[in-house]
Amino acid sequence: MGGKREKKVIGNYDSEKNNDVVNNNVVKGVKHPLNNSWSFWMFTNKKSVWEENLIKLTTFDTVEDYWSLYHHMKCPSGLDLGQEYAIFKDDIRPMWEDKANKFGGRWVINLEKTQNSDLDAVWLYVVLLLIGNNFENSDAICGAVVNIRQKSKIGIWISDSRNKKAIDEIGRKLKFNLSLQSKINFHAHNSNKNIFTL
Ligand code: MGP
Repeated sequence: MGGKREKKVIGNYDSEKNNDVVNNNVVKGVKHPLNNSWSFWMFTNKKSVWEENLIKLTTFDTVEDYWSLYHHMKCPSGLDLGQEYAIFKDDIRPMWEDKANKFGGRWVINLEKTQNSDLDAVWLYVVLLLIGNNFENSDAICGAVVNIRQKSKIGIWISDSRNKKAIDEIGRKLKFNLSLQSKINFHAHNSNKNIFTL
């Protein structure tokens, strides 16, 4: 008491260099970094050339910035028929042609149009699983897309459709964590044939 103030160092954070600190080791004003930076994309469905419908909305790389976006963005059920959201890592574009997707494929979760609350919840949990780096093979994940259709679907895009181990682990974790009752299918971007079903 009254003596020299104890210097508090939390991780790489030095309280004497920053006044934002500090109750119970909680550092105020410091955001929690994600393993990757991610971008949200919107597919507007207004133009006849497919690629021209893609708009990059924003990029984020912290937990706090994600939740701030979540509270300001419409849920997928608020989009029009034919529109889409996509979330992709770093500089990967949400299209087959991107070098990261060229040899890839996707797990597809099918959802009924009437299940709008499911659609929003499943999309939220998919996004959280991805940005939270929750898979052993998170490196193999490129991103995810939610397609608003009569029967909407969510696709989790994986970089290599030959990487059986990663595809299997990611598929099983999706099914378990999202408590999915119906079957999910994996197919390569260049084929409609299901390679795996869980
Ligand atoms: P879709 O949006 O993935 O499926 O692809 P949708 O609308 O549910 O229809 P279905 O055919 O799967 O039942 C619809 C169409 O959009 C494709 O046939 C392509 O013409 C175009 N398209 C979709 N994607 C993801 C791409 C892409 O990555 N690149 C290009 N060039 N066209 C794409």
